Amino acid sequence: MHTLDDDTVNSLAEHLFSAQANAEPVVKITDAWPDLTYDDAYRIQDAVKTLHEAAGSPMSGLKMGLTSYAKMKQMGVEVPIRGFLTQAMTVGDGREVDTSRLIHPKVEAELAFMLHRDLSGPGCSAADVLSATDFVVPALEIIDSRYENFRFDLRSVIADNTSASHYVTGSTTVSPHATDLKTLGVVMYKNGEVVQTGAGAAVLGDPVMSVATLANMLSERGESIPANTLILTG
Ligand code: 0L1
Ligand code: MG
Repeated sequence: MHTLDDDTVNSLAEHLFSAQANAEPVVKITDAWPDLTYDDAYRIQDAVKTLHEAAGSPMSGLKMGLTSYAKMKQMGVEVPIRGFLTQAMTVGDGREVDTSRLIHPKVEAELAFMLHRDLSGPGCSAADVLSATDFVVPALEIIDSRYENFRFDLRSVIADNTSASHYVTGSTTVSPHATDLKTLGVVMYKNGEVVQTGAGAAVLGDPVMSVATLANMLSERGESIPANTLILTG
């Protein structure tokens, strides 16, 4: 169900797109639109994607957000959210990011999946994901909410493409058939010091479930995950 007409959806998308382009934070959109629905929020996100495409940056992947139990608890949610990645968001392994063009970036260590065939729901299972996966690669996601002080609610952050800003994929890959992704460890270093550690199981119990959930969420809108899509599992 939605409450906003197409013109309002497009103008809210432009509002968020320019906040990102100018690195200027804005107030969360539910302040002005308290009745915004989840459907409206994903329509705004779709319109933001169209603006990226028009600016010469087509979609390069998909992402899940709020899939870690810690983040879900922090936000008081039970269902993850999804967003998109674009070509302009990619950063080469070992390259620098110019943070003066960002608002208040944060970094997340993630596992990313590359699929060799389409995946669709409903009913997409862990086994379906495994048979469609080419490889799994470590990734860093740089999130940068367009909202002041990183303060938002779920509908506002969905509209803001789940805070997506940049991402880096590593140069080593693993096969999900040869590796137990639940116990695959991630260690994040900052200037040589360990700042965060985690295991794959932090992502919905198993990162494979993040991809299955994404396929099932997209099927509610008659969409699927296309082949050769990189997916950040959150
Ligand atoms: O990628 C993520 O898990 C972040 C989703 C959006 C919430 C946030 O900005 O912290
Ligand atoms: Mg993330």
